[in-house]
Amino acid sequence: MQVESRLEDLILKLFDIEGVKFGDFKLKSGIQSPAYFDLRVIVSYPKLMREVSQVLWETAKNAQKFVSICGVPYTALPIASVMSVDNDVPMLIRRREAKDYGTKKMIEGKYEKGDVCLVVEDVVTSGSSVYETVELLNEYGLQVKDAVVLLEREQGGTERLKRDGVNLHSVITMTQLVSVLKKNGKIDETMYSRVLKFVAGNRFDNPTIPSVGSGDTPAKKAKSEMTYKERANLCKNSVSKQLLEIMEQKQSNLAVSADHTSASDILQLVDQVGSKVCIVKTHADIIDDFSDTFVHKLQELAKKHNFLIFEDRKFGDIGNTVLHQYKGGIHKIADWADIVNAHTVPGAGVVTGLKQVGGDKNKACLLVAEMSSSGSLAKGDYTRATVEIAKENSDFVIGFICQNKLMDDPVFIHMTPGVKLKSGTDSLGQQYITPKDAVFVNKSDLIIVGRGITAASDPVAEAELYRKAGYDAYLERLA
Ligand code: S5P
Repeated sequence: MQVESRLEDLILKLFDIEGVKFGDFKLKSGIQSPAYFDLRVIVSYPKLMREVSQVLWETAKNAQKFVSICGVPYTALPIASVMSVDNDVPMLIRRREAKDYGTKKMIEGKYEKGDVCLVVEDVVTSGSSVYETVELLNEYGLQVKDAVVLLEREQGGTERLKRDGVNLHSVITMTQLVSVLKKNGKIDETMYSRVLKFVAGNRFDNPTIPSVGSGDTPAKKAKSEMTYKERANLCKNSVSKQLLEIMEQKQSNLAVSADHTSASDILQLVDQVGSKVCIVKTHADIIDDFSDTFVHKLQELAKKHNFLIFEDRKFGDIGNTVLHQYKGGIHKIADWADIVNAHTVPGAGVVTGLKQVGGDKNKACLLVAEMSSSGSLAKGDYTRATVEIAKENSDFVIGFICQNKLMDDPVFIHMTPGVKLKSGTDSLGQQYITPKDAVFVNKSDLIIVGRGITAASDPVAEAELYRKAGYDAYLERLA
């Protein structure tokens, strides 16, 4: 069959199995689209899967020499498997779940440092999914020069990947797809024009496209590394802006977790180490003699040393309950804490409830997306859903408590607890990584240190070691 008629035949088959649909669809990037391409269904059609794998393999001949291939999970994973087996080329698997560090590798398979790997994807819109896989492969020492994709939606993905050093080779473009479908009477003239108009008006290199906080839009695109100051300039939430500015000014990405149980011990520690930290984190409910006076003195110290106060309350109830827990009770957290955090177990309502109190007071919230404790259930789909809740509430949610960087959007701040100068564990399930692992390897922004400082014989000297280790890791990342 001629190349053109073969592609036409393939497009019609994809339409028949509803791999491409027309109507009104919300894309991963948040944008409403008249066309939706979803190839997950292909696993039910082995012959078509082989055909798709073959055309992708032929397209891969335009790529530079590679030694392995890696499909972007999940849809392209089985497709890459067929390409691998049919052509006897080794494959790598990229894990999607957040790394349960220390136990799981994010890239499975055999590879050598410097190996060139070809990335395989079903559909490219902004290019961000391909790029996430490229970044991860790079972290493991692999090189990616090319990627192949079945459908290029022509919304700027090719150009964006090119800027990041990856050549994208596509089998079908959106224009080709709708032209074939129109020609064969599968869609009418109106839908054909609607799709083409949509594609032209929704390119990700068009800065007028509103950001959805996904990091997709170049207007807010995280160049591989931006400084805290540059990121501060992009923040709309005053707390994240102020925090990033403090981090830059004080050259500190250290939050001290002042986990003493007496108010005076906390205040003494905070006065000692305040100049070295950007945040003081509290657990109001472990303080035996919590009082308004304590709060007042803590706020005075925050002014004196220029840090923000983060109450680690980890709200985790329905919206109505957390609203009261945040506003009232004996702690009246919303009156004094710049930042609070929440578990997302209850769903997005927990954020809505907190926002009703904190939104008007210019406060901010972090979502607990991953935990440092052994066997934590906050991983995989839970973590991903948490990221979605954050994106939808980016006016109030400024980032995450996590172990790894979870998204590219530079306005979101990643904070990592479970940090000590030496990795290890405590007797109750806490797991420690080093400041360098947190900031340089896992690309977090900020380290949260408790006992590493509070239990030290010289907390001031120790805080300085953590400040320097954390900030040096950040500088190294920038470099
Ligand atoms: O996953 C987490 C989340 C948090 S906020 N793991 C944690 O350890 N934390 C908190 O960070 C924890 O409640 C404690 O206040 C601090 C870590 O203390 P450390 O003494 O183990 O450094």
